[in-house]
Amino acid sequence: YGQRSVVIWLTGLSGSGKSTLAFALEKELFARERACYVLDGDNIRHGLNRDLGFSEQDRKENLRRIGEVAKLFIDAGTIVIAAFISPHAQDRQMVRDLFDEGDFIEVYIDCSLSACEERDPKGLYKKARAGQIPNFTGVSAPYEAPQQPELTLDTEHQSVEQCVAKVMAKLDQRTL
Ligand code: GGZ
Repeated sequence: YGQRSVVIWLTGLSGSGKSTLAFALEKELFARERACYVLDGDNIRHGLNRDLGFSEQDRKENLRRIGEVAKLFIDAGTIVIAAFISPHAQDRQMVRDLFDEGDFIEVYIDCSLSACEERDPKGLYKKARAGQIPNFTGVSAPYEAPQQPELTLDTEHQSVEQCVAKVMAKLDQRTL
Protein backbone atom coordinates (compact mmCIF):
# COMPACT_ATOMS: atom_id res chain seq x y z
CA TYR A 1 0.00 0.00 0.00
CA GLY A 2 2.89 2.28 -0.65
CA GLN A 3 4.75 4.27 1.92
CA ARG A 4 1.92 6.70 2.45
CA SER A 5 -0.23 6.10 5.43
CA VAL A 6 -3.97 6.33 5.58
CA VAL A 7 -6.90 6.66 7.95
CA ILE A 8 -9.61 4.08 7.51
CA TRP A 9 -12.59 5.65 9.24
CA LEU A 10 -15.42 3.24 10.07
CA THR A 11 -18.75 4.89 10.85
CA GLY A 12 -21.98 3.11 11.74
CA LEU A 13 -24.46 2.26 14.47
CA SER A 14 -23.59 0.51 17.71
CA GLY A 15 -23.54 -3.20 16.93
CA SER A 16 -23.09 -2.67 13.19
CA GLY A 17 -19.76 -4.52 13.18
CA LYS A 18 -17.20 -1.70 13.26
CA SER A 19 -14.92 -3.28 15.87
CA THR A 20 -15.13 -6.76 14.38
CA LEU A 21 -14.16 -5.37 11.01
CA ALA A 22 -11.46 -3.13 12.48
CA PHE A 23 -9.65 -6.07 14.07
CA ALA A 24 -10.10 -8.29 11.00
CA LEU A 25 -8.54 -5.50 8.94
CA GLU A 26 -5.71 -5.09 11.42
CA LYS A 27 -4.97 -8.79 11.12
CA GLU A 28 -4.89 -8.60 7.32
CA LEU A 29 -2.62 -5.54 7.31
CA PHE A 30 -0.24 -7.15 9.80
CA ALA A 31 -0.11 -10.21 7.53
CA ARG A 32 1.02 -7.82 4.80
CA GLU A 33 3.58 -6.32 7.15
CA ARG A 34 1.97 -2.92 7.37
CA ALA A 35 2.04 -1.21 10.74
CA CYS A 36 -1.46 -0.27 11.79
CA TYR A 37 -3.37 0.59 14.90
CA VAL A 38 -7.04 0.37 15.84
CA LEU A 39 -8.56 3.33 17.65
CA ASP A 40 -11.91 2.50 19.24
CA GLY A 41 -14.04 3.24 22.24
CA ASP A 42 -12.10 0.82 24.39
CA ASN A 43 -8.74 2.53 24.05
CA ILE A 44 -10.02 6.10 23.65
CA ARG A 45 -13.16 6.58 25.71
CA HIS A 46 -11.66 4.81 28.73
CA GLY A 47 -8.51 6.92 28.65
CA LEU A 48 -7.89 10.14 26.74
CA ASN A 49 -11.61 10.89 26.46
CA ARG A 50 -12.87 9.59 29.76
CA ASP A 51 -14.16 13.06 30.55
CA LEU A 52 -16.59 12.96 27.62
CA GLY A 53 -20.13 11.62 27.36
CA PHE A 54 -22.61 11.34 24.52
CA SER A 55 -24.11 14.80 24.12
CA GLU A 56 -23.68 16.29 20.64
CA GLN A 57 -20.95 18.52 21.97
CA ASP A 58 -19.07 15.71 23.68
CA ARG A 59 -19.28 13.49 20.63
CA LYS A 60 -17.83 16.32 18.56
CA GLU A 61 -14.95 16.78 20.99
CA ASN A 62 -14.45 13.01 21.14
CA LEU A 63 -14.05 12.90 17.37
CA ARG A 64 -11.90 16.03 17.21
CA ARG A 65 -9.38 14.53 19.63
CA ILE A 66 -9.46 11.19 17.83
CA GLY A 67 -8.72 13.02 14.59
CA GLU A 68 -5.70 14.67 16.16
CA VAL A 69 -4.47 11.36 17.55
CA ALA A 70 -4.95 9.75 14.14
CA LYS A 71 -2.83 12.53 12.64
CA LEU A 72 0.04 11.66 14.97
CA PHE A 73 -0.13 8.02 13.93
CA ILE A 74 -0.16 9.03 10.27
CA ASP A 75 2.88 11.22 10.82
CA ALA A 76 4.56 8.17 12.35
CA GLY A 77 3.72 6.14 9.23
CA THR A 78 1.13 3.94 10.87
CA ILE A 79 -2.17 3.11 9.25
CA VAL A 80 -5.08 4.06 11.51
CA ILE A 81 -8.30 2.11 11.64
CA ALA A 82 -10.81 4.23 13.57
CA ALA A 83 -14.04 2.62 14.70
CA PHE A 84 -16.48 5.17 16.10
CA ILE A 85 -20.18 5.71 15.61
CA SER A 86 -19.40 9.27 14.49
CA PRO A 87 -23.08 9.96 13.85
CA HIS A 88 -22.86 13.52 12.55
CA ALA A 89 -21.79 14.23 8.97
CA GLN A 90 -20.39 17.59 10.03
CA ASP A 91 -18.12 16.01 12.64
CA ARG A 92 -16.84 13.43 10.16
CA GLN A 93 -16.11 16.26 7.73
CA MET A 94 -14.19 18.08 10.48
CA VAL A 95 -11.96 15.03 10.93
CA ARG A 96 -11.59 14.50 7.18
CA ASP A 97 -10.37 18.08 6.84
CA LEU A 98 -7.36 17.27 9.05
CA PHE A 99 -5.91 15.03 6.32
CA ASP A 100 -4.62 15.36 2.81
CA GLU A 101 -7.07 14.39 0.13
CA GLY A 102 -6.91 10.64 -0.38
CA ASP A 103 -5.46 9.92 3.05
CA PHE A 104 -8.90 9.62 4.66
CA ILE A 105 -11.10 6.73 3.63
CA GLU A 106 -14.60 6.95 5.04
CA VAL A 107 -16.22 3.54 5.26
CA TYR A 108 -19.91 3.33 6.00
CA ILE A 109 -20.70 0.22 8.01
CA ASP A 110 -24.19 -0.28 6.72
CA CYS A 111 -26.39 -2.42 8.93
CA SER A 112 -30.05 -1.74 9.63
CA LEU A 113 -31.09 -0.56 13.05
CA SER A 114 -33.32 -3.62 13.41
CA ALA A 115 -30.39 -5.97 12.74
CA CYS A 116 -28.15 -4.08 15.20
CA GLU A 117 -30.92 -4.18 17.74
CA GLU A 118 -31.42 -7.89 17.23
CA ARG A 119 -27.70 -8.55 17.74
CA ASP A 120 -27.53 -6.24 20.76
CA PRO A 121 -24.25 -7.85 21.95
CA LYS A 122 -24.02 -5.72 25.08
CA GLY A 123 -27.73 -5.30 25.76
CA LEU A 124 -27.43 -1.56 25.22
CA TYR A 125 -30.39 -1.23 22.84
CA LYS A 126 -32.59 -2.97 25.36
CA LYS A 127 -31.47 -0.55 28.04
CA ALA A 128 -31.87 2.40 25.69
CA ARG A 129 -35.43 1.34 24.81
CA ALA A 130 -36.15 1.10 28.51
CA GLY A 131 -34.99 4.70 28.88
CA GLN A 132 -31.91 3.76 30.86
CA ILE A 133 -29.39 5.22 28.39
CA PRO A 134 -30.15 8.75 27.22
CA ASN A 135 -29.09 9.97 23.76
CA PHE A 136 -28.55 6.46 22.45
CA THR A 137 -27.73 6.51 18.75
CA GLY A 138 -30.55 5.10 16.64
CA VAL A 139 -32.98 5.12 19.54
CA SER A 140 -32.96 8.57 21.08
CA ALA A 141 -30.15 10.27 19.15
CA PRO A 142 -29.69 10.60 15.39
CA TYR A 143 -27.36 8.75 13.02
CA GLU A 144 -26.64 10.53 9.76
CA ALA A 145 -25.56 7.99 7.15
CA PRO A 146 -22.71 9.20 4.92
CA GLN A 147 -23.85 10.55 1.56
CA GLN A 148 -20.61 9.92 -0.30
CA PRO A 149 -18.39 7.53 1.62
CA GLU A 150 -15.38 6.11 -0.19
CA LEU A 151 -16.80 2.68 0.58
CA THR A 152 -19.99 1.12 1.93
CA LEU A 153 -19.90 -2.29 3.55
CA ASP A 154 -23.14 -4.18 4.01
CA THR A 155 -22.32 -6.08 7.17
CA GLU A 156 -25.89 -7.33 7.40
CA HIS A 157 -25.54 -9.46 4.26
CA GLN A 158 -21.81 -9.87 3.68
CA SER A 159 -19.23 -11.83 5.61
CA VAL A 160 -16.36 -10.24 7.50
CA GLU A 161 -13.98 -11.74 4.91
CA GLN A 162 -15.89 -10.17 2.03
CA CYS A 163 -15.87 -6.80 3.75
CA VAL A 164 -12.15 -6.99 4.51
CA ALA A 165 -11.47 -7.86 0.86
CA LYS A 166 -13.35 -4.75 -0.26
CA VAL A 167 -11.28 -2.48 1.96
CA MET A 168 -8.05 -4.11 0.80
CA ALA A 169 -9.11 -3.62 -2.83
CA LYS A 170 -9.71 0.04 -2.05
CA LEU A 171 -6.24 0.37 -0.53
CA ASP A 172 -4.73 -1.37 -3.54
CA GLN A 173 -6.22 1.35 -5.75
CA ARG A 174 -4.31 4.06 -3.97
CA THR A 175 -1.42 5.53 -5.86
CA LEU A 176 1.82 5.79 -4.00
C1 GGZ B 1 -24.24 5.51 21.56
C2 GGZ B 1 -23.18 4.64 23.42
C3 GGZ B 1 -23.94 5.48 24.22
C4 GGZ B 1 -24.88 6.35 23.62
C5 GGZ B 1 -22.64 4.32 25.52
N1 GGZ B 1 -25.00 6.35 22.28
O1 GGZ B 1 -21.59 -0.65 21.00
P1 GGZ B 1 -20.60 -0.05 21.93
O2 GGZ B 1 -21.29 0.68 23.14
O3 GGZ B 1 -19.47 -0.84 22.39
O4 GGZ B 1 -20.12 1.24 21.23
C6 GGZ B 1 -20.86 2.38 21.61
C7 GGZ B 1 -19.88 3.38 22.10
C8 GGZ B 1 -19.98 4.62 21.19
O5 GGZ B 1 -18.88 5.46 21.38
P2 GGZ B 1 -18.28 6.31 20.17
O6 GGZ B 1 -17.09 7.01 20.70
O7 GGZ B 1 -18.10 5.42 19.00
O8 GGZ B 1 -19.48 7.32 19.85
S1 GGZ B 1 -19.41 8.70 19.05
O9 GGZ B 1 -18.64 8.48 17.81
O10 GGZ B 1 -20.82 9.05 18.76
O11 GGZ B 1 -18.76 9.70 19.90
C9 GGZ B 1 -21.72 1.99 22.82
C10 GGZ B 1 -21.34 2.96 23.90
O12 GGZ B 1 -20.21 3.72 23.43
N2 GGZ B 1 -22.37 3.93 24.24
N3 GGZ B 1 -23.59 5.28 25.54
N4 GGZ B 1 -25.66 7.17 24.35
N5 GGZ B 1 -23.33 4.66 22.07
